[in-house]
Order: sequence, then C-alpha cells, then structure tokens
Amino acid sequence: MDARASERRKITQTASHWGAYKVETDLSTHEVLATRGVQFDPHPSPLQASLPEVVYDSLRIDQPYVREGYLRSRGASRAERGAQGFVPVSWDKALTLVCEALQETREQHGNEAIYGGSYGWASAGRLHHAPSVLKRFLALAGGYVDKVGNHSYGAAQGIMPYILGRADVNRLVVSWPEVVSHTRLLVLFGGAPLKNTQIDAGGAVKHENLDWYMKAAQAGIEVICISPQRSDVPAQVAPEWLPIRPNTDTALMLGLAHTLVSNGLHNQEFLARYCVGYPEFERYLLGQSDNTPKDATWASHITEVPAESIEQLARRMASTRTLINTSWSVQRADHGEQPVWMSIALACLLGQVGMPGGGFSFGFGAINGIALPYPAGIPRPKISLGHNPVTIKVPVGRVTDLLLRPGEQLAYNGQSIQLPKIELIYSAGGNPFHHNTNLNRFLQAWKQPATIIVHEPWWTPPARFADIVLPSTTTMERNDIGAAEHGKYWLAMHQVLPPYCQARNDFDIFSELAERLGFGFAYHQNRSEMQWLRYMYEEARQIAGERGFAPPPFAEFWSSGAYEFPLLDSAAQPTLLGDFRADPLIHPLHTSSGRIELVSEKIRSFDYDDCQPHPCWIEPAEWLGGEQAKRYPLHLLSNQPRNRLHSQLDQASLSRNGEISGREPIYLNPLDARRRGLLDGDVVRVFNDRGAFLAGVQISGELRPGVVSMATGAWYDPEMAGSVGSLEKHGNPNVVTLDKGTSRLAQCSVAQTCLVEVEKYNQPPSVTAFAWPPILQSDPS
Ligand SMILES: Nc1nc2c(c(=O)[nH]1)N[C@H]1C(S)=C(S)[C@@H](COP(=O)(O)OP(=O)(O)OC[C@H]3O[C@@H](n4cnc5c(=O)[nH]c(N)nc54)[C@H](O)[C@@H]3O)O[C@H]1N2
Ligand SMILES: Nc1nc2c(c(=O)[nH]1)N[C@H]1C(S)=C(S)[C@@H](COP(=O)(O)OP(=O)(O)OC[C@H]3O[C@@H](n4cnc5c(=O)[nH]c(N)nc54)[C@H](O)[C@@H]3O)O[C@H]1N2
Ligand SMILES: [Mo]
Repeated sequence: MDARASERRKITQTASHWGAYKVETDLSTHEVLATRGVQFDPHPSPLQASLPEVVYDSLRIDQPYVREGYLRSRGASRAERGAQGFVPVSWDKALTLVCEALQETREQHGNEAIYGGSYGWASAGRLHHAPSVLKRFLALAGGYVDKVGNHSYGAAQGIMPYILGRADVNRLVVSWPEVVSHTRLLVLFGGAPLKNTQIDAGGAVKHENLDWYMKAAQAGIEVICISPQRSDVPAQVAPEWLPIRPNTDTALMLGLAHTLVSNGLHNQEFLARYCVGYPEFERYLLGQSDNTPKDATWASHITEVPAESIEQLARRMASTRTLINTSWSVQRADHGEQPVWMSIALACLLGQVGMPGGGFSFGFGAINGIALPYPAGIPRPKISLGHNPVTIKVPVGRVTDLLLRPGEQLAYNGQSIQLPKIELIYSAGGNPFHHNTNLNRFLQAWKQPATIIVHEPWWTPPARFADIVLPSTTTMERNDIGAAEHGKYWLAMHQVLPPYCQARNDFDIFSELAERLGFGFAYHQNRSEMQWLRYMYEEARQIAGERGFAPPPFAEFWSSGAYEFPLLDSAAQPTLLGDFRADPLIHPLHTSSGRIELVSEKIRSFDYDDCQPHPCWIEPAEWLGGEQAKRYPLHLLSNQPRNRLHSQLDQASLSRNGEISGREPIYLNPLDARRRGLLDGDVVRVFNDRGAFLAGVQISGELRPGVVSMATGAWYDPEMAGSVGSLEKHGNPNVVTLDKGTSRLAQCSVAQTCLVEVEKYNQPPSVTAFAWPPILQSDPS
C-alpha cells in the first residue's frame, strides 16, 4: 500500500451486542474497507461484518417521512397504516407534528393514552440505547404506559419470586468453571445452542463458550440434550439426545421425579430442611390427589420419550453430581411457569441444590456471558430513565390485548390491570413486527391508535408501519460505551462514520423535542455526547470503586478501548444458593417461608387454574398430543437466528445467503417432507387458522418427526401491504404463532406453542421486504 493510501485509512474500535471489533474505513470516501475482531476475542462472531456492510446501504432512511394520510389528517386514516406511501418532510415539520400529537394526546386523553413500553434490543451502547432515551423523554413529558416483563424469560421471572424469592433469572446460573470442575451429568432441557452465545445485550466480548463445552467434554462430563432438535447441543460434545415432544418438559420432569420417589432415591432430608410443601406435591406426583400417578409410563405417553429412558435417566441423575439446566425457550410456551418450577422441584428431590456443579440452572447458553466467569457487582454506566408518573404497566406479551381491549380487566400476578385506551405509540429500538406473536391480530391492534411515531435507521417493518418516521443513526455513527450485564468489560465504542444523510442520534432527537416542549435542560443537562459519556463513566467508576474495583479515569479508558474487571476473589463465583445450603436460617430465601416453595400459599390465594399452588402438568393450548394436532399436525418451533440478532441485520449478506429460495428456511424431518412430497429448496406455505407465510424447505435429520423449526426475524413482508390476514411472503413465523399469555400469573408470550400445516406453494410472489415503501411528492414546507 502506498503511503498516501495508508494515510487515508482509519481503524476504529466499535462494539455491538455481538462483540467488539475494529473497522477500517477510507477517511475521504467513508467507505468501509475491512472489519476484524479484537485481539482478546478467541472466536469473533461472523455477525460483526454485517453492520459495516449495511451501515450506509440503500435501505437507510435519509430524512424524516410522514405517512401520506397522516399528513392530511391525523388519525383519520389509521386503518391505512402500512398500506400507504410516505411523504418526505423537513426535520422541523416532523418534530412539529410529533410535538402536536404528544400535546393533543395529553390534553384530550391524558398521559395514560401514550404507550412508551417500547421493547427492543436496539444497540449495545448505554447512552444511545433507544428505548432508554425514549423513556427518559416520555417520563419528563408527563409519563407513559410502560411494559412489564420480557420476552426472553418472562414466565420464569414472574414465578421465581414465589419459588426462590427473587426474580433475577439471569443470575440463576451455574458457571462453566464450576460445571467443568464438579458436574458429572449435565442435563440440558432445551439444549444450549452455541449459535445463541454470539450475543449479549450491551456487548458480548470473549466468545469462549465452545472452548468451555470442549473442556466439559474432555473432563468426561456426560451431556444430555433434551430437545426436539439435536443441534441444540454442539455435535462435538457428542451428547445423548432425547427427542422430546415440544412443550412437554414438565411431564418428563414429573416422570423423572416419580421414578426417584418410587425408588426411594429422593433426598428426604433436603426436602424437609430446605423446602416447604413437599408432602402436598408428593400426593400429586404419586396420584393420590388426582388418581393419576405421574410415573414414567404416564410421562412417556405425553413426551414420547420411552419409559425405560426416563427411568434410567432418573437413576443416573440420583447416582452422580447432576446439573439440570432449563433453557429460556422451554418457558416461552403455554404454562411456561411450570417447567421452571418443576426444574427446581426435580433438583430439590435430588438434593444437590447449593452443591458445586449440582442442582438447577437456567439459560445456560442463551447468551454469551451468562455462564462465563465474571466478578459480581460490576456497575454499568447508564443514563437515568427518570421517574414515570404513570404507574400502569402491561405485560410485554399482551400489547395486542392492550390495544384491542381498552377498558377491560387483565388478570396478572394476583392483580387486575384495567387496560387504558392508547391513542399514541412511541417506539424506538425494537421491532414489534418481530417480537409480537399472532401478527394478524397484532396488525389489527396497531391500527387502533391515532398516532404512531417510530425512530429507525432503516426501512424496516416498524418504519413502514409508522405514521411519523424519524431517521436515527446506527451505533457506528456515534460515540458510546458498551457494557453487558453478564460480563467483565466496559467497551469504548468510537464513532466510525459520520451520520448518514439527515439521520440523527435518538438522544439528540429527544433533546430537541424536549427543548420544544419546555424541558430541554431537564432532559439533556446541557451535556454534549462526550460529556455524557464521561459523566456516565465516572458515575459508574465511583460505584465500582466503592465495591473494590479500580477502573481507570475516563480518558485512559477511552483511549485504551476496553477495561477488563479482574476477578476479585481468585476462587470462582460463589455456588448458586451455596450460602442457603450452608445455613438456611442465617441465609433464608426471600420467600414467605424463607425456604424453596414447592407449594406456594400466595399462588393458592390467586385461585388460578392455569397456575396452581404446586408445579403440575397442564396441557398446552395446542400441542402434538392435543385435538388440534388432527388439523395442524406439525409443531412449529421458532428459535433464535444464527445469522442475525432477531430481525437486525436481516438485509446483510450473511442472513440473505442463509435463505432458501429467497425466504427464511424451514427445517422438516425427512419423514414429514416425504409425506408432503417436499424437496429441499421448495417454497412452502406454512399455515393455521391465524395466518399463513411462505418459507424455503430444508430437510434435516436433526429434528424429530412432527416438529418443524425456523429462525425468527425475517422482515415481515405481507403480500397485500397493510392488510390483515394477508399471506406473508418472506418467512416471519409470528404470522402464525399464538398470542395468549403463559398463565394469569406471568402473562408472558408463548411463541413456542404453535401448531401448523405445511404444503408446497407453486409460483410464489417475489419478496419485497428489502424495498422502500412508496414515496410521494416532496413536502412543500
Ligand atoms: N416467534 C418468536 N418470536 C420471538 C421470540 C421467539 O423465540 N420466537 N423471541 C422473543 C425475544 S426473546 C425477544 S428478546 C424479542 C426481540 O425483539 P426486538 O428486540 O424487538 O428485535 P430486534 O430485531 O432486535 O429489534 C431492534 C430494532 O431496533 C432497530 N435499531 C437498531 N439500532 C437502533 C438505534 O440505534 N436506534 C433506533 N431507533 N433503532 C435501532 C433495528 O433496526 C430493529 O428494527 O423477540 C421475541 N420474539
Ligand atoms: N445469534 C443469536 N443469538 C441470540 C439471539 C439472536 O437473535 N441471535 N437472541 C438472544 C435472545 S434475546 C434470547 S432471549 C436468547 C434465547 O435463548 P433460548 O430461548 O435458549 O433460545 P432459542 O433459540 O429460542 O431456543 C433454543 C432451543 O430450544 C428448543 N425448544 C423449543 N421449545 C422447546 C420445548 O418445548 N422443549 C424443549 N426441550 N426444547 C425446546 C428449540 O429446539 C430451540 O432450538 O437467545 C439470544 N441469542
Ligand atoms: Mo430475548
């Protein structure tokens, strides 16, 4: 390279949920020349190339736009949302419209008519995290209806306070070093797919889960993959595979528990000392309370795991140090509270809870850092969300009900929420056409409010279905700090490129709106971007100092690019519930009884038939053992995508190259494919009573018959834009997923509970997900 060419090149470190990486750019043309991982990451994610590839792509939104009908008259043409074209407007005009909509909504309907529960992963940086800066803004604007819970592990989060007296499900994890040193049998309900460990909210750093898996295999740990899909545990680990029917894990765990008890293999001393409610639970288990013993034969009919395998597994579990891990996916299903409660009950029967490498764990392998060693108590630099004067919070999976059933009561966690009437939705950093289930019903709901405002970098589905679209920058166009909840790094995210066309940072958009609405200073505190980063950093650094850490001053951190927190104690993290086991009187749990609750009197007082006072098997709303399977004989699992983060980066070549016939692949067992005359590469229609979408066939022996599987996140692309019930052309599984709550307790989403049929589809329409919406004449202003 000649000297002048190298002078023009700049290498900048940035970070994302999928890792820290360096980007090489041409200073004069702003062209991205190369990307590569950082030295301290042993296995950088291939996703890192995707954002630099699309950062300035043709789908970037260049300036503000307003839906044609909205520009004519707010609210009047709300049913046309998603069907109409957009008119380009100036920033001044767009922000004026936003302020008018906010003010009129507040005056006419109050702040309870504003939904700001905007859910989404947005970007890794802690300052420019779109849902956070949105909430800070809406709080100062008088408040907003918020969401409660999450899509990831919401059912577990809802029930855990009753079982263990805590809701931090993402901390109920036994870490890899402890597993490798102590566990002998690792039983993985839902597996622990390596592809999911590419990411971590706030920035994965070292991708080392494969190395730990290999260490576990070398240590001779036996690994069992209990999942409809064998690929949920890496093949290198050579796991045993029990191909369970989807949504029946609770029944399998009950069958294991029954075998333990009927053979006297349960640890009665543990149950008496550390648990409450065992005698009542045992009556249910043995069938004394309902005439149905939950024995291995009973469990085998429900799960299709042979009774002998269940009995053998129970004996193996009782004979050695066993860790039961249940993936988050298992609880993202109807009655998802039950497998969570039952995992803990099973571990209590084995009596190894609180022993190193034994007991239970959740979410192993869901995200990168969760089981990696990191010191406890690292604070994260953050921007305050402020105080929201509106107290209504609606479970995140129930947004469609919120919008379609104003005034009605929603039972939730022993309370009743009166659903308010929403007139304005403000959404930034999430994709509701990705995270919500039953998209046809959701689309009907999305057409109810008078105004929908969205910030997006690209013409994604949420942008196309908005009224006012404000173009935001991406993480590569701003400075920020990355910090994951499960990790030991703070990452400097240096600005790589100037903002695209008229795109602005979410924070700057809200700062200007706040100015216009009269609370500018309260919002931005007159700090520039770099002043905010320094402020957030120093605030977190002080807390870190109080906890015995010594991160360097801001300037040093910023120029070095990363700070790694040392493990304070050279011993590994404390064993989960180790102190409780050592002395349950000195270290009681925060439950009513101070112990692990196998029966909850609080839950009994709610009198819910869909979440009873002890863990139990309740048939899911639809499953392969139910009536509906006669019409829709395939269970659709929609898991996390290998080649993108949810719907993010779907337009990049990594994701596009993974498509089959231009659509999201759907995996079918050879038997199911043959029965339907399907071959690799065929386009199929996947359907049930809720809707239909097209996908590309990939035949795979890695999943059990009766189950089809595909990744979530293909950009929603209806054949008839904006029309409820339209065929979706690109492969978005949420067109057919069910939108009930897990139970009245957690009311969480049940994306993994869904039956469908699949048939060949000839002459499919072309995919238009990656095209612009129609753009009309320029704004006269
Ligand atoms: N069927 C099915 N559905 C599921 C799941 C499932 O297992 N099955 N899983 C669920 C789970 S666990 C989750 S967490 C959710 C995830 O759902 P989401 O978090 O909503 O999905 P993302 O695709 O990450 O949405 C992020 C959006 O923010 C935009 N964005 C990125 N950076 C910025 C920024 O800086 N500013 C602004 N304004 N926008 C930005 C992106 O373009 C994208 O549109 O999906 C849920 N949906
Ligand atoms: N690359 C990448 N990684 C990601 C994400 C991403 O978008 N891309 N998203 C992240 C997010 S937000 C989250 S919450 C986590 C989610 O982490 P998980 O919820 O653990 O991940 P999933 O991929 O949804 O599901 C894992 C596997 O569970 C199995 N499974 C589904 N239903 C059942 C069942 O009823 N019983 C049993 N035994 N198994 C079942 C499926 O075969 C599936 O492959 O992943 C994170 N990791
Ligand atoms: Mo998630």
